[in-house]
Amino acid sequence: MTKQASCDIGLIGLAVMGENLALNIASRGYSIAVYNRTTSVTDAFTADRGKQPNVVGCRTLEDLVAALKAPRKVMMMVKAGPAVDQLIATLTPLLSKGDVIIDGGNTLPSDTDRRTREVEASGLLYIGTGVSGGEEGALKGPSLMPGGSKAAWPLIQPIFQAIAAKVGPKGDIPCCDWVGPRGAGNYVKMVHNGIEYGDMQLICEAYWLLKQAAGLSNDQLAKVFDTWNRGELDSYLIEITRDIFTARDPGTNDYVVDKILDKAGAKGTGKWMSQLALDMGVPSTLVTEAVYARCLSAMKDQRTRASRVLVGPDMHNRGDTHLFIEQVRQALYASKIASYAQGFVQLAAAAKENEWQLDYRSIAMLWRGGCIIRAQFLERIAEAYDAEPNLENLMLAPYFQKALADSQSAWRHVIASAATIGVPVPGFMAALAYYDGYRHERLPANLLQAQRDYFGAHTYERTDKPGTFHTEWLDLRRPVG
Ligand code: 2AM
Repeated sequence: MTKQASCDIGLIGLAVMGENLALNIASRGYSIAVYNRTTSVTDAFTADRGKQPNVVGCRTLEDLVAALKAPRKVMMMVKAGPAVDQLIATLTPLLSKGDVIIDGGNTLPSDTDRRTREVEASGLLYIGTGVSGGEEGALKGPSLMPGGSKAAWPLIQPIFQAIAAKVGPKGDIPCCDWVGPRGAGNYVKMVHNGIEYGDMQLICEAYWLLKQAAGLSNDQLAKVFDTWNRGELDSYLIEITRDIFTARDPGTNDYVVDKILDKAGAKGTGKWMSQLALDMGVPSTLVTEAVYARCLSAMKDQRTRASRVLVGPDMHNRGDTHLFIEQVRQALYASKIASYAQGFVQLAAAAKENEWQLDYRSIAMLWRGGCIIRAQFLERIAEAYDAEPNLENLMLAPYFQKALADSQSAWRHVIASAATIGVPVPGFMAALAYYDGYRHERLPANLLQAQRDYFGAHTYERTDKPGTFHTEWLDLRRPVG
């Protein structure tokens, strides 16, 4: 049966994110046509959660397209990768000039670059949008990061901004704005996820120090995180961490967190960010350490064997517990600043490489609500970019300069203690190493260049005169002593 062309938007892929996004769109008064490859999924949805007058179930893609008002907007919420290319190939002949295909998956930015060019070449418009906030965000208000064909933005803006999370004093600023051409939206989402990796790793390190070194119970940890959530660290991830420490298994009454196997999984967006950082020569060490920390955690069997033979010190911190908690808080905050600084530096490098004009203030505000890294802190970042849109590094903004200066003694103390008592804190350490590396005018790379020139005649520049130089090191060698 062909449907009447009455729907505002179409959505393909009714897994949990797609379903929730469809319900969110319908709840804002838009009519939506939905389709899923496996028809029974569409039927089950339209018979249950999606049983609403403005939700139209479609059994074929032809039906879906026929149900849409022109210019048609079709959003794909399917598994990233080949499925997206297949769908674009099927949809393209069904659509007309000026229609919009939207990909809401966690897509590699370079795939969106390619698809934008291909889809535009066939006369259609293309959007690759980040969607963050998990299942709940998709249903109640995600953060949306759209990029692609600029001409499509006015067409999707009303729906996108209606369904997005809202922030601001009046709760009317949508966490959705135009990001930039081609893969820019997916890139911003990828960096969001990479920053999320860093945030989670840093929180886990703080947890481990407080538990292993300071001996805090889960109840005490919940109180500490509750207090932290009222200050500079106020954020969704600190809030859910607090709640996790309070949850008990209904069967045994044991704390759930203590029963969870310490083997982390990953879906790969952190790895992408890290790989792309390496490709550009940008030091995004926090996300990389966070990915490696997950890899190391996943080697549970090896770690178990190693734990029986490799020795280390007693993990107890002997100092004042209250002071230590505050020092860990400051170390977490300072590390977080370094981590976000890296994320924005990578964005700027990608913008330069891809010729995107990114608005960093706006990006910080996109993440202010709806998404997993939402936090008060992002407003400080937005203010920093407001004051200096071409800020080279967030750590240079006066507010963050001071925050780092104020917290660095605690930061150093926590890392020194962790090293002394043998608690692994790779995120804290990477963050401090970045700060210390970045703030020094001179680094030992003079020696590194000498070594490269010695064994490979790679040449070097000099501090006292311009040009490129090579030394015959063997001729200049002298006996030592
Ligand atoms: P399915 O229910 O038919 O498997 C997440 O996997 C979502 O992506 C599901 O809705 C799934 O549909 C959909 N999906 C995965 N591969 C697809 C493809 N090649 N074409 C259309 N939908 C696909």
